[in-house]
Amino acid sequence: MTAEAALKRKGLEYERVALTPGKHTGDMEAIYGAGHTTVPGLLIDDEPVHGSRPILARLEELHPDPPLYPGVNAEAVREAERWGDDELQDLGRRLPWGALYFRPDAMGTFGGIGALDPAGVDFAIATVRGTWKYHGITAERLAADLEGLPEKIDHVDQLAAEGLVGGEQPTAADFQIGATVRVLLTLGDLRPLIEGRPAEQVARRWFPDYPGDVPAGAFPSGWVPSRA
Ligand SMILES: N[C@@H](CCC(=O)N[C@@H](CS)C(=O)NCC(=O)O)C(=O)O
Repeated sequence: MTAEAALKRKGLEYERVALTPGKHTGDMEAIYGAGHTTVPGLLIDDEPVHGSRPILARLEELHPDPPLYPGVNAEAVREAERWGDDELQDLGRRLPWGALYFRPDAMGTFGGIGALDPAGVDFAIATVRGTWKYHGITAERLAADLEGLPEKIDHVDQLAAEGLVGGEQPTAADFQIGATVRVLLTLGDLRPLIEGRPAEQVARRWFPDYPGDVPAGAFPSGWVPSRA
C-alpha cells in the first residue's frame, strides 16, 4: 500500500502483481535475491528494489517531484518513516492476526466476503494458528502490544504537530505510517483509540478503501487500554 501510494503520488505508471501469501516468500527471493522474502518489491525496468523504504527512496531519486522527503524536513521525514517501518509496522501484523484468533469467523471480511461458513471458519482457525507461529505472537506479547499502542498513536500526534505527517502534501512518513494505521482501523477494539486523531486522518486520507472488520470485543476484556 505504501509503495503503491508513492507510485501514484509520483504519477508513474506501474503494473501491480499480487503474489499468493505464504508462497510469496520463494517467489520474492527468486526475483530479489536470497533473504529478500517480503513484499513489496519493485522492478524498475530490470533493476530490483526491495522493501518499502528502499522503493520510496529510489523513486525519489528518479523522480524528485513532487517530493516525498521535502526540503528542510527531509531528514526528520526519513526518521519518521523509519519509525513507521521499524516500530509501528509490526503491530499491523500482530494485532489483526491476534484479534482474529478470538474471532476467526471475521477473517472473510478481509477478503471482502463477509461471514464465513463453518468450513471457512475451520480454514480461518488453521490459518490464524500458522500466523501466530510465523509472527511469534503470544497472548503475553499481544497484551503488551495493546498496552503500548496509545504511546504510538501519541507519537503520530507529535509527528503531525511537527508537520512531518498530516500536511497538505503527503510525505514518505504519511504513506509508511498511514498504511499500518489503516490496517489497525479494521479492528473495532482499536478504533476508539485512533478515531478523531491525526493518525486516523493520515490513514483514511491516503488509504480510503481497505477491507476487513473485526467487531469490538475480540480481545479479552482488560487488554485494550481505554482512551486517556
Ligand atoms: N518492513 C518491510 C517488510 C514488509 C513485510 O513484512 N511484508 C510481509 C507482508 S505482510 C511479508 O512479505 N512477509 C513475509 C515474510 O516475512 O517472509 C517493508 O516495509 O517493506
